Amino acid sequence: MNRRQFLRSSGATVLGAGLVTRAGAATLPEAPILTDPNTQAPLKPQNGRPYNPVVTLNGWSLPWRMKNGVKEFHLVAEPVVRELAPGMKAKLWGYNGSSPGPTIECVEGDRVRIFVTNKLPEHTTIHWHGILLPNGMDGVGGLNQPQIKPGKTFVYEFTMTKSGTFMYHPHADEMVQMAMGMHGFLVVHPRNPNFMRVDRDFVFLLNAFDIDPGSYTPKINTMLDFNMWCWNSRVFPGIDPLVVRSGDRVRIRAGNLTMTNHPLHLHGYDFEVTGTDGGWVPKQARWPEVTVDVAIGQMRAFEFDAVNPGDWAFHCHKSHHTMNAMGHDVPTMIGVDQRGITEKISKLVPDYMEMGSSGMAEMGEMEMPLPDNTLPMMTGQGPFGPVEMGGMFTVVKVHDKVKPGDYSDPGWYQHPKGTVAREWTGAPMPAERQASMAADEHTMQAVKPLHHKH
Ligand SMILES: [Cu+2]
Repeated sequence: MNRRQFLRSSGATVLGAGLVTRAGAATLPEAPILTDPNTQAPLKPQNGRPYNPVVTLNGWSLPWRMKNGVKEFHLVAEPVVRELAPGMKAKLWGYNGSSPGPTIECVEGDRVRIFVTNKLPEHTTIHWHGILLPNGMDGVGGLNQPQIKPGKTFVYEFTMTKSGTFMYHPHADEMVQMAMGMHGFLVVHPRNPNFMRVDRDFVFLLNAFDIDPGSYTPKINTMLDFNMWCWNSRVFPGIDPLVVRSGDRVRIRAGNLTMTNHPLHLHGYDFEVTGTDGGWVPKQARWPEVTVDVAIGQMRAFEFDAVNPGDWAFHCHKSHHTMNAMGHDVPTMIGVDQRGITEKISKLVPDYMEMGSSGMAEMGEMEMPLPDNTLPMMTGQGPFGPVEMGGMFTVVKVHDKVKPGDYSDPGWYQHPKGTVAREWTGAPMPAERQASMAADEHTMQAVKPLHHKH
C-alpha cells in the first residue's frame, strides 16, 4: 500500500464512521435488471478510475455504486426468460434478469464488493474464474464457503490485482446451474487506459443448451449432445453483428463455458491473440491466426486493424455449431432415391416431405412446418439469398460510414462494382464432362476417371 492509498483508505474509515448511518451502512446496492437481449451501449464510468468500456454482444454491463472508495455491485441469481433468437424463448437461470448475467467491469487496483442474492429454488455460489484473490473469496461451495441458501445474500470482497479477461459462474450444483445459463463476463481494465488501447472491445461467452424442439427448459443432464450453440445465450440470426468503423483497432474477447472447444474463425482478416486466461500476451510472443480455438473454461482476446471493409462472417468452425436444433440426427440421404418411399409414406402421413436427397441446402430456403418455440435448423437472409446458418454465427460489419462510438446496424455492405463473384456466361464446360455430371446415380465414380486423364 502506497501513501496515497493509505491516506485514502484511512480517510474513508473516518468518513464512514462519521457520515454513514447504521441503516445506511446496511443498505444493499441497487440490483438493476435487464431482459432486453439486444446489445446495449457501452457503460461509461461515472466515477472511479477511468477506462475504455467494453461492448457485450447481446448483453450489458452492471452499474455499481462507489462507497468509501469501494465499488459495490449487486448480482441477483434468479430464473429468467431469454429469447435465443426471434421465434424461440428459453426458461433459464441467470442474473439480474438475463442469461448470461451482466458483464462486470472494473479497473486494476479496484477494491470491489459484490453482493450476491439468491432467488433460485436451490443454493448457489459464485466463482470468479481466473481472478487472483483470497482463498475464502473463490466461491467453491463447501470448500471455500457455505453455499448461499435461497433467499440469502452473501458478500464477496477483494482487490483486482491484474487486468485481463475473466468470467463468473456458480460453483454449487455446477452442472445444473451452468446448463441453465448461469454465467457472466468479468473484465478488469488496465490501470493505464492507454495500455493496449483499442477503439472497439467486444466480449461474449460461448454457451450451449439442450432444448427439445417445442419445449422451453434445457435438459440439464446432457453431457455432449447440445442442440443450441450460443454466443451469450443467442443463436444466429439472433446474434447482433459486431459493428466496426473502417480503420478501427478491434479487440474481441470470448470465454468458453460449454462442454467442448470452439474454434472461432473470422473471415477477411488475420489477427493476433493478445490475451489468454493468464493475462496479456507480450508483442514478441504473438502469432498470426485466422482461427482461435477456445478450449473449455478458457478465455481468449484477439485483435486486428479493421482495414478490409465488408460484411465478414464470424463463426465457430465446428459445422454442427452453426446449426440450430432439428438437424443433428437426420439420416444422410445424399444419393438416395426417395421417390418410392415418399409415395408410400404420403399415403399414411399426408404432409410428409422427403429431405436431403441432394444435400440439405433446401432447408435453408423452405418454410418447414416446425413445432412452436423452435427455430429452423439453418436460416437467415442475406442480401444475396438464404445464409443457411444457425447457432454460433454472426457478421463483423466493417463499414466506412459507421460513426465513432456507434454500434447500430449499418445495413449490408455495398460492394464496389466488379468485386462480387458472379455466374460465368462464356463458353460452357466440355460436353464429355457435362455428360459425366448428368449421370446422377454414379456421379462420384464418373468424375474419378476424368481426374486420371489429367
Ligand atoms: Cu463451436
